[in-house]
Amino acid sequence: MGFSFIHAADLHLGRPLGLRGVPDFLEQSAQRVDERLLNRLVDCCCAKGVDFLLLSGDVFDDAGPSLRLQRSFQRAMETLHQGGVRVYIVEGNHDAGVWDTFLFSLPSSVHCFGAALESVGQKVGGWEVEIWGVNFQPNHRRESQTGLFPPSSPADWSAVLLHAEQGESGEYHPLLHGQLYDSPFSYHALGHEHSFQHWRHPDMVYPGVPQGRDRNETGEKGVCLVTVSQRGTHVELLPINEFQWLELSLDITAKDKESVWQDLVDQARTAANSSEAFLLCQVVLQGSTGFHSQFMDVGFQNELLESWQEECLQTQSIWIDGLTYRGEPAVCFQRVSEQDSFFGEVLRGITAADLPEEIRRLEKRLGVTLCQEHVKEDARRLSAIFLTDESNGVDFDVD
Ligand SMILES: [Mn+2]
Repeated sequence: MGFSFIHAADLHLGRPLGLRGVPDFLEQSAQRVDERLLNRLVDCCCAKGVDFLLLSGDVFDDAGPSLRLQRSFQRAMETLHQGGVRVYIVEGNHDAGVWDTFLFSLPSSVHCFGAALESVGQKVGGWEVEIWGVNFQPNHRRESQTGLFPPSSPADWSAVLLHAEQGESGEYHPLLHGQLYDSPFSYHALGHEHSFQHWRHPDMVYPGVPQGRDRNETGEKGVCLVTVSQRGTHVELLPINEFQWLELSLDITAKDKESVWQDLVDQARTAANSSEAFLLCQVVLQGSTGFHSQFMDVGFQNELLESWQEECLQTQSIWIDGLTYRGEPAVCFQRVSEQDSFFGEVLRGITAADLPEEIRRLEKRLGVTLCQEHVKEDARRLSAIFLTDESNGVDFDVD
């Protein structure tokens, strides 16, 4: 016999998806993402038949959520109440004090923890379970909350909900895994870190955000399904994100422009076909190319981006949100250095330079050991990048 629960955190309800200049259908869809996120969370709890739900802070993006959002949250809690799923919530640094501004009342099966660490008992699957929790404390945020822990817990199994930052130098209740070796709790239901992390012995889990909100939050996002039995605790991340941020990196070395265009379209389609979520994609072009100055041109970049957006939108499940060009010019240094030109002279200077003294000084300043040939190679590449601008009148002999 055992029991199971869902552990979620950092829903950040009310934080917009970081999209710019998207088509109307996407704009409208993005506006209601929070309601659907709540529905997905509730569906997940009901489908898995869990006994309770833990929410480890930053459920809301700020302490004054809109009435629409409050009402959606209330409805979600009522559905869970009817389904027999108890809910335990702590406040995070974003939503500290949120319940003071709440207009709607929540069902009795929802327990919102307070400013002092306390516990609630529950009997599930033949186990005496204790759920502990304490809100994020803005006035004591630099202090670790492990000092508040009781010496032991009499229950068969216990969890504690904390909104805390991983690491010694954290500004939001710093927490180290090592501090928990003597913890009285079986499971540490943490919030604040936005990516999924799980340490064992004892279990210390950050589910991460269940919905990435901007281009920095790439990859599948979800909630943790935790099953507890005599054999131990099993933690599994269930993706529930409707939109998924993705970086598509394309090597453009030695490719003509049409191949670059087609390769990206193919990669985007493949990614879209293998994902359940609607993909929000950042394209990064890298490598060396004979078309460097054209790729550097903002007008051309915008045209390329629009063309990809239009093409990829036909799949109905991917949007190309942005394009970053990190390429460099493909230059035949040998041929250029034989030319009677300014750049030729620069390259001849770099090649001829014997820089032991300068390099030794540089090594001392940087505290590293440098290879003279690498320094020269970098100097050649950098001078090529700086001098690619056509307005300099440099004539490139491209591979
Ligand atoms: Mn937080």
